[in-house]
Amino acid sequence: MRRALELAATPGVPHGPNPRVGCVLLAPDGSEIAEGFHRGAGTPHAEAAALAEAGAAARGATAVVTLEPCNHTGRTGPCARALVEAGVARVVFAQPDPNPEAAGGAQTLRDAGIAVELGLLEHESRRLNRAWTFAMERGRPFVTWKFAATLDGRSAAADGSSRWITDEPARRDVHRLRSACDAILVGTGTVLRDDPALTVRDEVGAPADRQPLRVVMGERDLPQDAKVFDDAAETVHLRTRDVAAVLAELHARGCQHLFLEGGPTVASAFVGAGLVDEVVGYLAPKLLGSGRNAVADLGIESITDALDLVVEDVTVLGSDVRITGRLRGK
Ligand code: AOF
Ligand code: ZN
Repeated sequence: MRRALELAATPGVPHGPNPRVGCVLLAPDGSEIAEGFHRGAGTPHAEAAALAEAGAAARGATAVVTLEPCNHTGRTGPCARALVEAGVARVVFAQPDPNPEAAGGAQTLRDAGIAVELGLLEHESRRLNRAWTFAMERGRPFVTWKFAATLDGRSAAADGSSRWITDEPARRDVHRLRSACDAILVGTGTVLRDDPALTVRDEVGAPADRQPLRVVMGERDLPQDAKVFDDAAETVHLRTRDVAAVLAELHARGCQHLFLEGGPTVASAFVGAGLVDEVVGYLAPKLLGSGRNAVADLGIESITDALDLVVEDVTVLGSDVRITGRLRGK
C-alpha cells in the first residue's frame, strides 16, 4: 500500500477534479506483477492501468489500491467489474470511495466472491486527496484562509499600505499554494483597494499552465478595468455577503479547495461562520502598532473563547515564518 500511495502521488499529474489513486498487483507469492496510477480526469483509472500492464497474469492476483474500486461508468468503465473479469482473487484498499456516484465497488467485488479488505493506510490516502475527500463528504469546498501580517497581527499600516509585508520567499510560497487550489477568493474591498491580479505565477514570474478561478464576493460594483477582469484567468463576481451561499455556488462549479485571500471583513465572515478549515499565516518580523488587523471582530470577548488552532506545520521562509493550522473540531 505504501508503494500504491507513492504511485498515486507521482509528480507531474495535472491538477484536476479527480482523486489521486495508485494500484499495485501482487502474485500469490507476494511478488509484484504490475503497477498503475491515475493521470487525471479522462485517463484510465489506476486499477485499469495496472490490469492493462498485467494482462493474463492478473488471474489469482491481489490488487492493492489506495481508493475503493469504482462501481460506475463515468469517463471510464467500472473498475470493480474489470477486477472481477480479470480474475483477481483479493482486493485491499485504503479509503472507501466517498463519491456517491462511484461507491459500492467493495460490495460488487464481494458479491463476485472476491476477498476484500479495507482501511489499510486510509489516513494517508485521505491526506493525499484531502480537498477531494472533504468536498465529496461535506458537500462544500475545503477552505484555506491565508493571510500575511506583521508580528503584531497587522495586515496593513494606518495609511492602508500593505505592500510588501512579507519577503520574496513567502510570496513565492503563496503562488505555490494558489496553484494547488481551484479558486481564490477576495472581497470587493480588496479589489477596489489593491487591484490584485489573483493569478498564479511560476518561479520566474510567468503565468502558470492552469489558473484557479478568481472569485470576488460582495455587493459593490467593480471597475471593468480591474486586473481581476483581465483575460489571464476566469473571474466571477458573486454579489452576496452570504458565505454559505458562496460555498454552495463554488461547490456546484466543481471547486474542491478554496483559497481565501480576502481582507479582514471577508476573513471574519468565513471564520465567524465556522467555514474556515485551515489557516495559513505568514508572519513578518515587523511591528506596526496600528493599522488593519488580519481579521476583523469575531465577537470574541474573552481569552477562554479564543478559536484554537491545531498547528500542523511551522516553516521559516527567508525572514518570515509560515504557520499552518487546522481549526479545532474540523
Ligand atoms: C479516478 N482515478 O484511479 C479511480 C477513481 O470521471 P471518472 O470516470 O474518471 O470517475 C471519477 C471517479 O471514479 C472518482 O470521483 C472516484 O470516485 C472514482 N475512482 N477515480 O479519477 C482512479 N479509481
Ligand atoms: Zn475506476
